Amino acid sequence: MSEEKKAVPEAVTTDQATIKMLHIAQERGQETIFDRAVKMKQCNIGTEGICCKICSQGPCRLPMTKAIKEGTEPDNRMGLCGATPETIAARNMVRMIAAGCSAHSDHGRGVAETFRAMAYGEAKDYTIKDEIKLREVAGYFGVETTVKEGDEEFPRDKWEVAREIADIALNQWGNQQGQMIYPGRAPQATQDRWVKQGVWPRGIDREVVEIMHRTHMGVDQDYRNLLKQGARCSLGNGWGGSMMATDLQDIMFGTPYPGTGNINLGCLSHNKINIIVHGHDPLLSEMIVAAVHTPDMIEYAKAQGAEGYIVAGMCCTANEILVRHGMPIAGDYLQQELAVVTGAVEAMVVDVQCVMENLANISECYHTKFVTTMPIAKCASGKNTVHIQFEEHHAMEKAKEIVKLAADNFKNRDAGKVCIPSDTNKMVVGFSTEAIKYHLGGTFRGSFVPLNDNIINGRIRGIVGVVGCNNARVEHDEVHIALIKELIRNDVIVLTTGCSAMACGKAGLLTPEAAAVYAGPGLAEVCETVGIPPVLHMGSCVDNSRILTAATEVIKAGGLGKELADLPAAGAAPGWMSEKAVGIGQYFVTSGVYVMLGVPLPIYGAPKLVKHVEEEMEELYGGKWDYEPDPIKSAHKLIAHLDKKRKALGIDTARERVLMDMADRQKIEAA
Ligand code: NFS
Ligand code: SF4
Repeated sequence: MSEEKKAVPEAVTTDQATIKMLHIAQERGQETIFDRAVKMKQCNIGTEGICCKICSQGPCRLPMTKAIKEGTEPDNRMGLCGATPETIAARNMVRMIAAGCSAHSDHGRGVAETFRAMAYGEAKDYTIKDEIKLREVAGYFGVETTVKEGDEEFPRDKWEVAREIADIALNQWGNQQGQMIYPGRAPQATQDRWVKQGVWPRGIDREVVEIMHRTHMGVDQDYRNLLKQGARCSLGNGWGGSMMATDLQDIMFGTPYPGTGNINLGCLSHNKINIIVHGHDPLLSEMIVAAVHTPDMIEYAKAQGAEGYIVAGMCCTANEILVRHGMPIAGDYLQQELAVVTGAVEAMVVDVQCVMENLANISECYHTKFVTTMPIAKCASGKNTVHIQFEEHHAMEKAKEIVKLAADNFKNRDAGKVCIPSDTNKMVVGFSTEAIKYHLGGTFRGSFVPLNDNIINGRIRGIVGVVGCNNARVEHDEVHIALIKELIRNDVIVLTTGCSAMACGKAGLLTPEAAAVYAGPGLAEVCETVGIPPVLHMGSCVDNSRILTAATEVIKAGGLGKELADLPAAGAAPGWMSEKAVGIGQYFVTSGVYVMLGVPLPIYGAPKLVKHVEEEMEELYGGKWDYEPDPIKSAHKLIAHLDKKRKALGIDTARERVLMDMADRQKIEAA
């Protein structure tokens, strides 16, 4: 790296391992995303969403002038064809939704295809691990789980059930008419809203293609109508592709239940072969985890002079193998280059999404093999880049090939370059909807009623899902942590997924003990009684669908309204960066949830569109978007929203009583 601007490690992150590794990378002259974020400024016009390049007469750029902003000049900006800033920004935004929903739902399609191959006996390395969930999911698809013989009813053969589920599920992607099935799992009042607004999705692929058509040059020129299709597409993902991915993964790999795990770069080993599985798709990582436990692979490691293997995850693949196998997480999205800089990674194995192309370059500075595995995600550059195509029909064989490649590479590790930071944190993870139900309701009968009771009586003020990415343009991890600490301090229970969950893990918020340290008195009391952390790790970003099903259970348990929009609940993505996050945010908004961002949507150059997403959407769906970069201020906007919902439900006074009780109790204790 030339003597150019570099990031100041202490200023760009609060994570100690990241600070240390960033110093080392800089000393070694190896550039990372943190440095590039300092060197390269963002484009003002692009960040405001008012650059159109959908036809070759453009790009047409419509910068917002001071005079327009102040209203001293009329806003008659337009592109060559006459497109307004609203049309341009709306087209850009719904294309982001289409891309984000495609990423999650195509992942889901891959899972469904493998599930089907498994059910038909063509993918022998996969099996049904959770039969209870299989039978539950059968119910959602209308698949019979029993057979009648005379007067008697027997459970239907599980493979037969699986085959029928597989065929129905896989058809959901290409369904052309009528309604997709899974959104029918939402509370009735929420469903009624979708029907009324005309946003019930037909099929995932269809909604995405329609966005591409509508945003082609000269088609849909009504920003509200464009966003309506964005809403419809988002539901096809949140209550469709993503939710089916989560369910089918649970059946094949097991539904997560609380367990412990470790996080951060300190989980890498000096004496073992370190394999990082990075990306999103658990189909491959599950097999790699299984492969390193086979006797022949264990022997193979010994033959290379290693004590065994560490399989550590990165990005959402990490969350997937953590919640099901307790495998450690090496780090989040922004730490991927730094993992290689430890000099101790034999193979960086990637599947799809959130993989930085610079991994190819940084791997060249070390012995690390950068292994791409998916036909849709290859990398053209890098002398350490290899492609080993994963095949679900020969899953174990392919996984072993990758493990061997890593093992063979162990001898090439340069001891002089190895520097593994000591930082790791313990955490309790794996709060699926099923697990929360079980945990709260006790051994005999799982139920959400105790949670509702504690919300109604005010010990818990409300629920906020804090999710999403880390973003090199804002402070790494801290944007999540500051917000979440402020929420739990105010008795808000937090549900988390994705890279946000990792930030929480690194900051020690995912342990039951964290409740006593960080939570307000009401939430702390509940956490202590039930034995849960104040922040619940629910999985990967695809698993945001679990937040939807958990919220639906809350409605079902009663006392907190009829539709999701009635709940004292909200969502936040303080450091989002990917299009997936926009897709997720929109399905929460369309489901009735107030969604707070810490990084702006690219729409602020189009004032009428801003009004639509930040105000008008609430009338349509009950949820809306908001933006506030300051984490403390955004926490208080979220809390104000929860309080507004409490008031509407008539449970605002209960909370005041509880808090008075607390204060009184403390007074008594002090006396
Ligand atoms: Ni979600 Fe997960 Fe992380 Fe963002 Fe990327 S890993 S799918 S997109 S960066 S949270
Ligand atoms: Fe410009 Fe219109 Fe073409 Fe967009 S579609 S690039 S606004 S002429």
